[in-house]
Amino acid sequence: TTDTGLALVDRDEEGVDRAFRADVLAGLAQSQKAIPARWLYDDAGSQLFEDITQVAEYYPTRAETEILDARGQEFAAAVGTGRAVVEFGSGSSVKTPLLLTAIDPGAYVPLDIAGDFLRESSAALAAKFPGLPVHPVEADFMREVALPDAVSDMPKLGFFPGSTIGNMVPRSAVDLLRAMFATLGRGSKLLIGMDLIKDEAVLRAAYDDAAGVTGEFNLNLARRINRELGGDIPVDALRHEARWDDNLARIEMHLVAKRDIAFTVCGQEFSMAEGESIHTENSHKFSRRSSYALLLAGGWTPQMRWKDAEGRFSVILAEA
Ligand code: AVJ
Repeated sequence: TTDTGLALVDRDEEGVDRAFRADVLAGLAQSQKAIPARWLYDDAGSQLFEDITQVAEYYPTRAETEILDARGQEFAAAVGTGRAVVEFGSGSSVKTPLLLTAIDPGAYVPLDIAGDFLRESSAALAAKFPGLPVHPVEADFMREVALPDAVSDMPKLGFFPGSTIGNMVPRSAVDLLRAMFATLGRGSKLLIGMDLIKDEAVLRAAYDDAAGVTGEFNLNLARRINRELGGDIPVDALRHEARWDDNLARIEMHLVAKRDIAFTVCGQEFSMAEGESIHTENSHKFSRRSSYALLLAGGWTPQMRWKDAEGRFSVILAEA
């Protein structure tokens, strides 16, 4: 936990992000190569994700926005006014204003590890809601975060939209939910977006759009490795693949070698046989029961649940 405002990224003398290098070198050395999904989001990757939310096949953002837009009065009735809204991740452009408009909060506390983005989005939000105290906190919310004193006497509402919880394997997701419990405290509420299991073709298309935007998002990781870690991965020899694992109920993104390749990263040699892949992201999908089981395991009791009109996405209100 930190509220010092110090940058959380640890760089070496050459400006290389040490955690990025460690994750990439360890991940490429595994028999199933895998790199944690958080590294997809450099500036280019974050922009590409914004573009993904606009593609026809990627329904989650539209479906969740529809719910937040339509159910504001119900949220307000369920949570009351004057809560400190604690957002895990700094506010996305449309979803946060919809919630804040609906429930008349006492304060807004965005938590994010990326300080620059946090300050920008906080300033934009403060301008939109004059009179609402905004207290950004630069922190890793996978751990307990000390909230600002200004909100210590307010009841809390955690907000975790986007089905971002789905990027974690269940044991990490439970760790995160417990950290949220520790940060917010007993009696707090949590409004969380969780994407739903549905027809495999619809899911696969959402993660492999015809225009190739998701493919670019995935391939950007290889470009980032080349750029930041002095790699020479032949990016044109990789292709994007979205796989559905029906046992684990998740979409997996992979970068698949189109031919046998060899490359170096930070002077270390790696090779991939044709068809071999680097696993770059999981996006778990939930049923009503599996979403409740996960929340309960993390210390949160589900109280209400909403879906969009087409039943693609869920937003759940839970209590600590
Ligand atoms: C915003 C992280 C939840 O998993 O749906 C979109 C990321 N990856 N397309 C998701 C993503 C590929 C997205 N999350």
